[in-house]
Amino acid sequence: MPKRPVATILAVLSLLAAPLVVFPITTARAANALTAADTDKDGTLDKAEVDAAAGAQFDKLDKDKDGTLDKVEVGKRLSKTDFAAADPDNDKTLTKAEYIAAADKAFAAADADHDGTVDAKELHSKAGLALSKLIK
Ligand SMILES: [Ca+2]
Ligand SMILES: [Ca+2]
Ligand SMILES: [Ca+2]
Ligand SMILES: [Ca+2]
Repeated sequence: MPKRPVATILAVLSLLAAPLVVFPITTARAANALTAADTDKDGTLDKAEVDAAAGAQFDKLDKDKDGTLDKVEVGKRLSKTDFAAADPDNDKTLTKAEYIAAADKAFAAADADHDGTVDAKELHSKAGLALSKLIK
């Protein structure tokens, strides 16, 4: 069987199941973000790793390659309020610098013990999940 229909069916199933399994999905997102962004494999994310991952994520999200992200490209990664906060020049788009600054802010919020890194436990918090969404 070709791969694509199976993936589509799985995607539909996971959408249907989403309300029932919100916690495992968010946990998986945090775990994925940690695995993907932790380039020195020390089990935590530092600011440089977050900046690099946010920059890569920005490039991935910028589908029309115009160098900015509009609300459609950002999707649900930022709430309306957080998007506005991330867009200080209020031009309704985020440059890469604005996007990375938003990730830095999310990083600071997630670093509950202020040791300059976000570990797995911190990444599984509400603030950590918000950070995960911006970097993976
Ligand atoms: Ca690391
Ligand atoms: Ca764009
Ligand atoms: Ca802007
Ligand atoms: Ca920490």
